[in-house]
Amino acid sequence: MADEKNLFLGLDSSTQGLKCTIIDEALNTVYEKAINFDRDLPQFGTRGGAHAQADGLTVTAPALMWVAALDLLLDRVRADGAPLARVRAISGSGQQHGSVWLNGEAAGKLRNLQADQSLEAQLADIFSIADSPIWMDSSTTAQCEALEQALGGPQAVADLTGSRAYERFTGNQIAKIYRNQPEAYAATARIALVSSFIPSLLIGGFAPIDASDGSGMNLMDIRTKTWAPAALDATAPDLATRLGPIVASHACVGMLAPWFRQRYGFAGDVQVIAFSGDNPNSLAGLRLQDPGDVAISLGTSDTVFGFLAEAKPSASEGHIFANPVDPDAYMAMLCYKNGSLTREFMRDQSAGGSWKQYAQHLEATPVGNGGCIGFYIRDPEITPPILNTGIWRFDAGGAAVTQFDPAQDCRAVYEGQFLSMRLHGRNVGFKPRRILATGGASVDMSLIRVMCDVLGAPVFVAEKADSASLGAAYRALHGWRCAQAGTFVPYAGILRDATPFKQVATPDADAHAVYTTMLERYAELEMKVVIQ
Ligand code: 5FX
Repeated sequence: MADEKNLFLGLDSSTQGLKCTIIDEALNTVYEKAINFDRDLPQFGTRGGAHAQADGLTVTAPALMWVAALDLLLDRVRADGAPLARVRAISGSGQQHGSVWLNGEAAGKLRNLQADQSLEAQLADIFSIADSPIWMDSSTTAQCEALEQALGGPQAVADLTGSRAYERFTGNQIAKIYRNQPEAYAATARIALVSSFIPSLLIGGFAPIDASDGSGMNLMDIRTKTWAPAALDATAPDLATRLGPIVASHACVGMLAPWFRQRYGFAGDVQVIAFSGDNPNSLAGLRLQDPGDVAISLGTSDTVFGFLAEAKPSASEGHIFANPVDPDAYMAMLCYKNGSLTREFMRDQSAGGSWKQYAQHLEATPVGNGGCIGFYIRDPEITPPILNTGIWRFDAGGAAVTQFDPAQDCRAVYEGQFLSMRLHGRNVGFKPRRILATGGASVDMSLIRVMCDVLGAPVFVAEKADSASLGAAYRALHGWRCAQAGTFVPYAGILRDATPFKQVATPDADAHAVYTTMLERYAELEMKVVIQ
């Protein structure tokens, strides 16, 4: 009786678009739909879903765009006749760190949604700040320094919150807004993350932040999963009431508001499970449960992450987050800003805009690029911290050169990205025995080849390259099962029927040896670029 199956919906509000994935209890994907902010909502004038300001550091996105995106996506889903009436629970994913600033009117407006009007029409005035700071922002160095000073240095901040102070982390963004726009801060009733804002629309009230995405704020005690008073005090006054509670990632945060039933035909008893960040959701979607599993997500940002039993935060590299599928565990992560946009830049500049030609360039160049190494910093980089943008190229002798030929440039971009992951991943303790690749670029087999040989582990891919949206649907099912059981149930239990990942590459020992020889040179050159 296929028609009676329970369904679970995952929503992914990412940097560039909004996507939904519906699965059944056996984890089969039964429906998917996506919209792209730039293309489908051109009235907001974004590029890559964001507005980059002239200072080269400040990056925002219009909060109302995320509301309009939900209207548009659900309209299209309804037009497709998707089986929304059988959805039992919804969870979701949001780009990490972005904050949504809600004013004193917001709670009332969310509570009283009228079915004859869109969300956008009813919620246009609920923001105390229209342009949300997002993860690509790197304008808060002064606030990061102040936080580290107040708490006793970078390691002290890392020990408390899981990461040293980072520019994009929400607490430092809040400190900047409190300083530069005190009236807007005063007019704010709730500061949500993107991952707590979207479920707020769904339940018609303020949804709490989950512990996993809350870890990306420099405000939460990574061990107790409660707000850290010292971090709040160093950030802005009366912050705890503006942030609201933190809940476990599997918690039900409320029931779907009547507006969604009236307008789109959802059932009357749909649970909304806490949303989380895109990287935590990818961890859920890639079913990471073993410390030898390392995931690489290749998207607007590239991230490398793995499952951890214990938190050992470091001031020099990476982040520790609460684990989104196991309240007693953690995840470690490295984040790179120069991901897909940098690869696309090189495709357009040196491969005539064609991935096919890019792949031919890789075939025409030797593993190790004859010793040529490049750093392509199109946006201020997070790992390692490089605030000045530019391109740095070095020949086999280590001398700086102004040009490579196009094929060398193409290879240098891919090799550099994975050499960096190998170097910095080693520093955070990743020992990959299996790599799970996801994100748009994971369909590029020439890139997977370089990844596999540089890191020296077999690479697996999921059937679908968008693990955040899928992970959100898995978490909807997981949260629903936990609610039914009245207690936490292990995540592994819901994964039993999942289709195994497909192995797509095995490392070539000779190629891996070439990269092992290159690694220390890469590290030395990277240091030169960092301190230039
Ligand atoms: C993680 O810390 C990041 O900043 C990015 O990967 C964003 O989550 C992208 F949405």
